[in-house]
Amino acid sequence: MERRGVLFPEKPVSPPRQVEPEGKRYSVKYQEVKYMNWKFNFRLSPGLGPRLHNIRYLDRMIVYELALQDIVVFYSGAEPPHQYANFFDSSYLIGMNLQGMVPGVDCPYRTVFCRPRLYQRDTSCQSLYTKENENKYGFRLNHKLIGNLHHHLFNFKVDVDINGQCNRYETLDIVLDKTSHPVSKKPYDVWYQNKIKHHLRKTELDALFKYDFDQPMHHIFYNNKVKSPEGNNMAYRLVNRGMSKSLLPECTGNEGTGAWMRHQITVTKRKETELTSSSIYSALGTKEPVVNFKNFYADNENIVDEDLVAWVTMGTYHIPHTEDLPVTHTPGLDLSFFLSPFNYFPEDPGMGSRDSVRIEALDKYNLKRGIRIDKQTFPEKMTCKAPIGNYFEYILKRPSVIFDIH
Ligand SMILES: [Cu+2]
Repeated sequence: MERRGVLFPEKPVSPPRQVEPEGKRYSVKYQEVKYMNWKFNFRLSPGLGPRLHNIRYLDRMIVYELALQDIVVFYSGAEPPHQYANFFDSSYLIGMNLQGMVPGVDCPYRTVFCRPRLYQRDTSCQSLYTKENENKYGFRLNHKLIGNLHHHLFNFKVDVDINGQCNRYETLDIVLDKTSHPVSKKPYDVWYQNKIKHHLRKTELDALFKYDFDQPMHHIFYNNKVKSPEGNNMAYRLVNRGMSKSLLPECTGNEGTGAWMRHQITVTKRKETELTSSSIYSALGTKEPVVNFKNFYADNENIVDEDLVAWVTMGTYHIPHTEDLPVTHTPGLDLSFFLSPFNYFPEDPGMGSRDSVRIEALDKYNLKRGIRIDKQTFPEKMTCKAPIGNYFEYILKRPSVIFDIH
């Protein structure tokens, strides 16, 4: 790629770099990562890509398996090549197609690499022909290219084990509360506020979640037999920050193969026969998919006090625009979901962080008496000079780390 346009910065100066003044605070041994109070194992499936196992905090299990299931792209267009362009990446073997990352560019400069490297890129967004009704499906990107509208969708398996395998899924529904007015004495004056309605999801069909703006809720998982000293369920909350609605009618075209895309969260009972929501055959035989995710919940099994799996779907519509040339831009387009403790710890476990800084006045009524700063001390001889990596020499000798061509 040639640099072009208005070059910046004005003069060539080195970019900022992260440094680890006293070395790494995490370790990677075999397939296990340890980071502060966290531990987890990782592996890469040739078909379905990266997966994490045994995610533990202070040696207590939170997630038994957290794993990508499929990456799907449904294109739209004026001509069959784009109308039929429904890609199920599992069929192309996600794990086998991951490519190299460049330290300091795609990831922190001192990243530890474990072969193979993890990276997914947005590809094949443009078509080379034009039609009268093309502008219904995308924008013209230059004199011979149109970028077609498409929907990216991702599905993850989250096998939660909160205080053991016997778990419940509950939504904390936030509903309108109409009460008597707190101040007014007039009988017709009312006060509107919100209240929490505990909604235990008892069966798989009861647990299908389609986002509804009119029904805000939290999604929590817990073991009903384990209570906090305050009497609360020691739960984890699942927060999906990448929701996207599929508009395709169910079971039309190739939609049925990705039945997981119908819901932003689906909770099912864990079964050895339902290990993945997709398969390497997903793009083949879409009328009768080898793995039909709909069957995972259609039998409507009990999910109270069972080993539960949350299937999390995220997605984004992509309308390609000129700034997607020559490389699709990513800022502002990241999708994520979180599992965060919810009445699980007696207080914020971050209070133990040595990285925190506390600044307090010695006398809060008289600042002239000075302040006290409580912070992590840095080594006296710390230098900001970043160690020189040998990554670029490495790929000069082994270009296959970056390129597919061997
Ligand atoms: Cu895209």
